[in-house]
Amino acid sequence: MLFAELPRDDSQVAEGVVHLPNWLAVEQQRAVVDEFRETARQVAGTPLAMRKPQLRSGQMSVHMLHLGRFWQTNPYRYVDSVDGHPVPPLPPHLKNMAVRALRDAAALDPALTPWVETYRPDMALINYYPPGASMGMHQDANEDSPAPIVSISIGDEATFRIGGVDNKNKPWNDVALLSGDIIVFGGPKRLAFHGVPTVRDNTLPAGCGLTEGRINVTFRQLH
Ligand SMILES: O=C(O)CCC(=O)C(=O)O
Repeated sequence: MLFAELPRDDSQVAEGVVHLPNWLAVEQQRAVVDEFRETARQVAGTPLAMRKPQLRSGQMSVHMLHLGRFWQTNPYRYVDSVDGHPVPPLPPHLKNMAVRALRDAAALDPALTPWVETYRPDMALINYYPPGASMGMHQDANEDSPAPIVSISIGDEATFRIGGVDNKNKPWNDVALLSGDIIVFGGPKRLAFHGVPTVRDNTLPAGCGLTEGRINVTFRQLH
């Protein structure tokens, strides 16, 4: 692992953006991955099955799985069911995990504190990055609520890039996200362009539940 040996403290990356390294222990990471794997099995063969979404700009390289709501791409919107198949619920223990992460992040950044008492994520978008996958700069803009995004990383190390709200260009901040790390972005950065330009193969910790690649979970409050 490239960065795992370095001391990494909780930090405010920019106003509204907080990084919480090592927030989930490796056993918790494995439990989350196992739970998602089971959900993926249950929806396999249905319109909710994990797939690489087709965007206006082309096909994504990550595979997506949905809890709570499904993110449709044509047009971009959240729905409760697809072709009569209801989206699996977002379990309360995962919602609570996101609420706790937001509380920890807000302790470092007053821009996030207005949300601590009211944060109720409606859905989790689970991205699986197979080796070689990445995600281009984009905004999370299909949610009506300005509540922060809470994002968990499991598996291979990734570079998370977050810039401004006006365009995809520099200046931006790059954050190395390791397995178990959290990043929260909200307040003035809620609509910031962000992406994952690189994931470093074979850097995941033993026991995290994956043998290759990376999982990212973003919790989103829609209303
Ligand atoms: O994989 C990540 O860390 C970021 C994911 C992301 O930007 C998204 O799901 O919108």
